[in-house]
Amino acid sequence: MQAAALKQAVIDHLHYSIGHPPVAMTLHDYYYALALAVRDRMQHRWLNTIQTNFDLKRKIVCYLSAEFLMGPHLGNNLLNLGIEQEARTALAELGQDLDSVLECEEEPGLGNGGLGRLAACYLDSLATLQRPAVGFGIRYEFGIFDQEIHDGWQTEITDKWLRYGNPWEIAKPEVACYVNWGGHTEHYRDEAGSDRVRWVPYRVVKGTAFDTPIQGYGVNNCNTLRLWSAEAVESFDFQAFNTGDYYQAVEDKVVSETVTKVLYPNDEPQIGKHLRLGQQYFFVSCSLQNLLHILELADVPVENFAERYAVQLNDTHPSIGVAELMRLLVDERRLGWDKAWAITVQTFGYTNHTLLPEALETWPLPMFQTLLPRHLEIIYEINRRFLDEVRARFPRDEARVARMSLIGEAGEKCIRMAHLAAVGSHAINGVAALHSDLLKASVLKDFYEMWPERFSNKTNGVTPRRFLALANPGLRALLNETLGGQWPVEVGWLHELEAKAGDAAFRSKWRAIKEANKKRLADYIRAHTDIELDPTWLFDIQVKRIHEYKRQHLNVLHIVTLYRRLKENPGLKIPPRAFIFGGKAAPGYFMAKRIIKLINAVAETINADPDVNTRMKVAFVPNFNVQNAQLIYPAADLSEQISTAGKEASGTGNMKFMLNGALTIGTLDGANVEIREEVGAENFFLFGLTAEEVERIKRERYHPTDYIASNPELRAVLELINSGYFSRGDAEVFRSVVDNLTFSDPFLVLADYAAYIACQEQVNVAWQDKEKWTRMSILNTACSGKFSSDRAIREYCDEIWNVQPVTVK
Ligand code: 475
Repeated sequence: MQAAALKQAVIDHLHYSIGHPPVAMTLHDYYYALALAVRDRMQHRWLNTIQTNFDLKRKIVCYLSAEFLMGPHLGNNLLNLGIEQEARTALAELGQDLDSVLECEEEPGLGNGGLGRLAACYLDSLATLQRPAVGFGIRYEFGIFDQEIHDGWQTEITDKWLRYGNPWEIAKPEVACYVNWGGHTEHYRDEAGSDRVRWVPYRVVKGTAFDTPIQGYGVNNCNTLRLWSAEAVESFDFQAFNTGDYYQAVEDKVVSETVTKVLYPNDEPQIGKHLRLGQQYFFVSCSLQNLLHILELADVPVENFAERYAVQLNDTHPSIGVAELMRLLVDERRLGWDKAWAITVQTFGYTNHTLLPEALETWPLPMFQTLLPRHLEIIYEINRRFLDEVRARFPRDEARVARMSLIGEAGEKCIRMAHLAAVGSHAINGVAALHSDLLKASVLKDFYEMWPERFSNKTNGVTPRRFLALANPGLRALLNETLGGQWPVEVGWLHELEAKAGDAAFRSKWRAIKEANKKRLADYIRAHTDIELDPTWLFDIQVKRIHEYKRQHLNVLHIVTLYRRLKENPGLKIPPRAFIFGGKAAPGYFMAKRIIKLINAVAETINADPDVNTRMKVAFVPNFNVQNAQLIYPAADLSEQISTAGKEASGTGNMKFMLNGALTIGTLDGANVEIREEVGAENFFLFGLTAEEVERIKRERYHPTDYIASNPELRAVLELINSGYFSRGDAEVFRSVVDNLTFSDPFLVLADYAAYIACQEQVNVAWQDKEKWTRMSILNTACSGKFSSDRAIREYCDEIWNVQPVTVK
């Protein structure tokens, strides 16, 4: 019945919405028609959800994030609506294959990596847990670049994701906000004799909303992702046109539209980039204005703002919201400062995602003042009152006052966005237990001493719907059969698999599923790289952004070590392995781009060497994104989580691998610590220095050359790379990488090298006992329940947001 209706809906959309005659019909048309038909099926749930939230006047989560890395929508919506089979049947009757149609979707890559994908997982869990929520962000016209590999080097291709339209969004041109830029402020006295400030901007940009439905799994709740797009204010054009300044009119349009043109492809802050601050302010101002507008529609007094909205800052990128909400309340709604400040602090929560000092966002003061003159005044006032409080709490401690100030005074003056976020939020959290502890002991230590009650940990989570049920249909079927169909929302039930780990028949089913997933990935890799991988080999995978702290080069050192051992000792008995990498480098990150080249150079040499290529191969999967991630995680035997301890805030890829039964080789960093706790030390390959040891070594001055001098094998590996052996004799290309490791090695790659190699030998031993390995694999999935984003979202709702479930009819 559903299938027949869906088939008719696809036919209708092909006819009425797409309008191609049969002769011009493409596979993409079927994708688009099915997407529209599926969106139609969410429409009444979507509207009911909004109406219900409005009628019941329930508190709403507002998740402010500069990035939402959603991944393809179609498969996920079919899964969450429970109509996958119907869609398959409907398409089959139209002579089409659902899987081929799913591949047509151009994924919205509106994020760089972990932070943006976390926001997407959280939206899925919020809807599934029936919590009223809106994700607010930016509708970038160009998302994260597509990566191509040419001669081993990364090249960046513009991501024109909107080229063929976007069937998931509904434009809401009537939901418009006006955002000011630049100009100056005027202080005056109003009719009632109160001191007021008016902001006279240099430019006004218009923001309009584009809404995407976020369907919960197995429930009627369908939340909203609202992305803002910038355009020119029409009246400005006309004015300039009438005064004859046509060029000015066009320029204004171009400048305005530039604001939401492109995602900054760097997962570190773009200090001093005017446009980046402009993007942040733009989407935050639109979102907060929108919230105030909705409050007004509901006839709720503005004083009740914090009872109706819990606004979460996904890192410091939206933290200008603290000053903006103050401006809106004080300047525009004419609330007193104290009242407005109480509302602001009650409203905001702040999630920190990094401890790396270079990743802490600051803005040069002159630039900030040029763009946001009124906000600078407000920040000065917040700071004045805040520092008075600090002085009262810690008398005669001016060093502390300077450290905590919202304004950094060392060198060029700057605004410290993490401090603004911390002062303006009632709750501050890190994203894994270790990270939250380090936060309290390092970058936010002073703030912790001031307000210990504001701090908590919220260990990250990932959605088991997309990353298990959708990505791994084979395992989904086995879990349904074994646990019943509720496991995607009751992941605690996965623990029942522990008993099954002892069942040989179950283990053999488990292995067959893994091998099918590996074959599926091998097919994909062959199609995209011409590299042929054997699905019976150990699949050892590291996929994530390329970063020195994530230490992809440590993985390479292991590969080259093995290569040398095999060359020197052809009879060496080691189980065959496929080393698989994937990840994008920020276009301006020199070292990361060299590391990609190094991986590809080593791959080329090894894969072509008949002495070794029956026992090891290396592949770099180009353009790692959500879509191919769904093929990659389920195919892994071994998950590489080898960052320098203390540097990876949490990691979420580590959780996706675990969910799919990969064993982890990793350091005690981020959520690895908790993964090991859950699965048990005996089922986790641990190596390397602890965060404390890393800090001690750095304090006492680290000498990478000592490690080279005392380890001939390490020395030989580095020399081989440096010699041009992997680069057709070019001894220059990798000099910078080798020199960096030899003379600086900021992430202690060499200090952990020996421990890593030894640990990989343990992996080999474990892999050779197939039954034992499978048992460990099953236990990883069985113990992964903690890392469901449902658990994380429940904690946020209960402990920070105070938002309850709402049943939607
Ligand atoms: C952490 N991105 C992971 C993940 O909590 C953690 C920064 C600046 C500008 C644009 N993007 C960024 C990040 O900082 C980021 O992705 N951080 C990551 O957040 C989710 O699991 O350890 O590195």
